[in-house]
Amino acid sequence: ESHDWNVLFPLTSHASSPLSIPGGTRQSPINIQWRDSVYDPFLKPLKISYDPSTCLHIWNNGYSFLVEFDDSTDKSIIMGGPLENQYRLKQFHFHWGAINEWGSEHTVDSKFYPAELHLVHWNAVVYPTFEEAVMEGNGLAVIGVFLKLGKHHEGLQTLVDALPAIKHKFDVFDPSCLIPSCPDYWTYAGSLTTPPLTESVTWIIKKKPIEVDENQVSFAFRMLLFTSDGEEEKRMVDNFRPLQPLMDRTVRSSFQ
Ligand code: SG7
Ligand code: ZN
Repeated sequence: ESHDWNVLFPLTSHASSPLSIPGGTRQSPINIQWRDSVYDPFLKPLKISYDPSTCLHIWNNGYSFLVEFDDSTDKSIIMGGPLENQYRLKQFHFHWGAINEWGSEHTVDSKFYPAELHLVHWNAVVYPTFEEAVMEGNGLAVIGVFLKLGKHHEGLQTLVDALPAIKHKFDVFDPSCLIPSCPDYWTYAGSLTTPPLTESVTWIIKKKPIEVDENQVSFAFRMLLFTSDGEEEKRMVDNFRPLQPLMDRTVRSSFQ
């Protein structure tokens, strides 16, 4: 299941920066062992404030599809939770499997979900650019939301409808419709799950998954291609990184 990651990123094991080695001390994703997570009563609720008009476009980067946002101002931000200041929304993307039995990057009690949404934010209070934030310990905050199969999801459908024409402008979209209203989350210090694998991410993983219907994953996400026009078609599936060791880390929970 994890072959694609190594095929797509063959040079990762030769990376030389100490922050980018897969043998680092705070790599992601991880298995969240529910009973080993520690309730932290000082964790605040996460505040999400997105302006749908900051949505710029949707595109296929050859590994996932991304929806990018104008991050030149503080119009779409998150704050609170485990974060010391506000973080700006840069983009969101998904990871998914070839079949429903796997696809998420994080697992809960070793259980995979069919897909996982990542909303990537950066610390514009401390760093002048996203590129600089990617290299620093408190530079990024990623919200992870699991997708499970169930009811049709209207908000996700707007995205799914845009996928066949993926280079197109994608005007207004409010990603908060993809975030479950249940406030409960786990948080831990981790890394990007693709190169440069920098250990710059405060992960905030929502406990409750969103429900999407099977067709939204199988006929939309799994129809995308890793390959360019003219190349032998290779379906964009299994675009998740294998689990990494927890090492000397504690996963905190905002709930009891
Ligand atoms: C996906 O995951 C893309 C990357 C992202 C990477 O491949 O969304 O973003 C771009 C602009 O290609 O890398 C730096 C960054 O956001 C890793 O993000 S993740 O750790 O949240 N999975
Ligand atoms: Zn991701």
